[in-house]
Amino acid sequence: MVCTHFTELGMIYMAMYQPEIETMPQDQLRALQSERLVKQVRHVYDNVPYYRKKMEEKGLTPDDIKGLDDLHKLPFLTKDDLREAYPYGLMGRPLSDCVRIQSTSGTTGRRVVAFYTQHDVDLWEDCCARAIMAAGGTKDDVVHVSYGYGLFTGGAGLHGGSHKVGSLTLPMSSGNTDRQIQFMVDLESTILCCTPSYAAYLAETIQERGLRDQIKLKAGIFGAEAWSEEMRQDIQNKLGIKAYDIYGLTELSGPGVSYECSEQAGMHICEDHFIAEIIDPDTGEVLPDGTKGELVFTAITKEAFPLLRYRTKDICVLNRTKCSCGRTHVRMAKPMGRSDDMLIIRGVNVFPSQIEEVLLKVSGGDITPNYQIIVGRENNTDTLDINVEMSEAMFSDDIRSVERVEKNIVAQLRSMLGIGAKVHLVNPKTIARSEGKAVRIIDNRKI
Ligand code: DLL
Repeated sequence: MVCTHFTELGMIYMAMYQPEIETMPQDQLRALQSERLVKQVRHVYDNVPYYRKKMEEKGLTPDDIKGLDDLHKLPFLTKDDLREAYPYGLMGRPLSDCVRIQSTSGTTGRRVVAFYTQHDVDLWEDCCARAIMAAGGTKDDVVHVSYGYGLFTGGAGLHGGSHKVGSLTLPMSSGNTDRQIQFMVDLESTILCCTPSYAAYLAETIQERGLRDQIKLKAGIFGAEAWSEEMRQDIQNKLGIKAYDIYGLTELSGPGVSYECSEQAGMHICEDHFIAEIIDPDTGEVLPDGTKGELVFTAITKEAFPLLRYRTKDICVLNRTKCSCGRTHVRMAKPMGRSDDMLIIRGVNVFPSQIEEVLLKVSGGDITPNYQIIVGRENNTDTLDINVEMSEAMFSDDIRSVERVEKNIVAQLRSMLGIGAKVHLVNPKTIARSEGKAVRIIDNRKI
């Protein structure tokens, strides 16, 4: 199904993996979602006693759900439900029908475990194939997958998607930066898939070693954690590539729930598989498109782990305006944080991504994207310390310019967030690097 898509005006869009679905007119897409929702609610009611009980508590039967307009009637599912029903309580198919298990990277509480039938794996890989082709991938590309392989969904998802596109797949997994770069050079990798923080580290190392001219990368597909536009620019400039965002979560399959296209202006949600809603995280009320709130997903094609109205805790905005790439599926903005990782510092609500935005905005090349936010408490007052690595150039500069940059960041943070912070410019490469998701926040108040 890999082909180039033509508009009515004869313009050629970049090749898409499933053009007939990706460009489906919105009214047809709505009708498809309605039809699939009705079927899925019946499937869940009949096969998932945990959710049937939740529906019964609301006095609902599958007959009450006649289409998309009835979605709001259904009860929510949360991570707490997943933990309560762990490990098999939310399965829609017997284990003997399943071929795969993946698990979240969560370190607190019990891990969330998700199950897949072969059909589920197939559809998930289709979503990742859409993402790879949206980043310009073709069968002639060498897709270098540095997401972790194993229980984490990153490696398996992009690996499967790359196979579907027909690209040459390099299953590097994470770690061993020297080997990553060696393979990248020797085997002429063209598309890099990893977390943005690891991409930034690879970019920095490649630049330091003067290898930029020897790598053939043209694009990167980076997700699994929040990253800013400034960080995108930094990676793009250092590697000479176009960097695309990709979003997903284990509970819904993994990467590929949404992905960026050539416009790099929001991630298209695979709406033929997932219905997206934005709700008020406090009241659960559904909010109109364009309003910031918590992202909720209903999986309408999944067999083994069919979650309905799953609260992601990701704070986000949906955008239904037409995208010039030709895709019709709704776009979600980069998540602006999680309703559960919001820091409250001296009574002020602060999203770590806002701090990152400030840091990168004021950097002017003096600092790198490596930072750590340390929250503590002294004499019953919250403290906020931010360690940021200096660039090599700044490091060799005089002490007065270090003070000037620190003061500038403090002032910007105060003006944008309304709180005071202590900013420490630290020597290059002194903040521990991560091969997976970066550890950005240390909240010592909880200990
Ligand atoms: O992180 C799946 C994934 C793998 C996505 C590779 C993209 C690439 P989990 O470990 O279950 O799954 O974590 C899901 O990570 O609810 C978001 O809070 C966050 N997240 C994922 N993608 C992005 C992104 C994978 N592009 C949780 N931007 C989600 C910001 C993201 N946050």
